[in-house]
Amino acid sequence: MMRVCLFIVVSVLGFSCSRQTTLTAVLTPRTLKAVNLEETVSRRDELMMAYSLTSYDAQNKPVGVVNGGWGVESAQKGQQVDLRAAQPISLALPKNGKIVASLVLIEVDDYNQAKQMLDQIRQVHNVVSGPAAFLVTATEILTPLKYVTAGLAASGIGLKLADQFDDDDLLGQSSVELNEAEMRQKKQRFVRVPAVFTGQNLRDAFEYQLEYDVTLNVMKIQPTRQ
Ligand SMILES: [Ca+2]
Ligand SMILES: [Ca+2]
Ligand SMILES: [Ca+2]
Repeated sequence: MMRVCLFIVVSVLGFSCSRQTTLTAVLTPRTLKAVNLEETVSRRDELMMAYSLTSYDAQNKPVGVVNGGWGVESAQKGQQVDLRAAQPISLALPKNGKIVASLVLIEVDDYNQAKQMLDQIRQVHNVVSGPAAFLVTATEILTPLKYVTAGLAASGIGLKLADQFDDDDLLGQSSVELNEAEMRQKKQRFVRVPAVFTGQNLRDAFEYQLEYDVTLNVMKIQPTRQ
């Protein structure tokens, strides 16, 4: 398991206020390789991913959350898994705020339950939930799994998710934090996050390598004419 975090210093230098723009963060799962299966005896793992974007304003108050899901797909040892069906999710990045992108990879043991969960996630795919329904407080230190489960709970589903994704099934979790002022100052529009998930289920070791992107798209706000 590997957790990737970027700790970014807030800076207001080099800031241009002449044109109003807003940034939208887009999370896209890119690559997934099954280096070593969790269930070597059966010679295939059944995989699903759940991912989320969570935004915070300049006061570090949660603003919104979106969810995405992928799977269930089976993988064999050494396979480069096709992630083209993993749909991107996007969320506005508040000015002087931040966005946390989180992703979990799960090896499914109860196929029907996982399928039901993914059907539910698909129904709220990329639908922004507001702070009223949001259970995450700014002061809590969260694991990527907690971000994902809190995001799904904010969308009205997934309260049982954390129970379902017991430790045996959770292959790994990763998250990355993007600070708006920092990204703006560096004129950085893209972060690629590599993650290696390794561990052990009973006597069976596993290893998965994956990458996901967070891209910032600029949306220009037209000045109001009077
Ligand atoms: Ca193995
Ligand atoms: Ca398993
Ligand atoms: Ca399985």
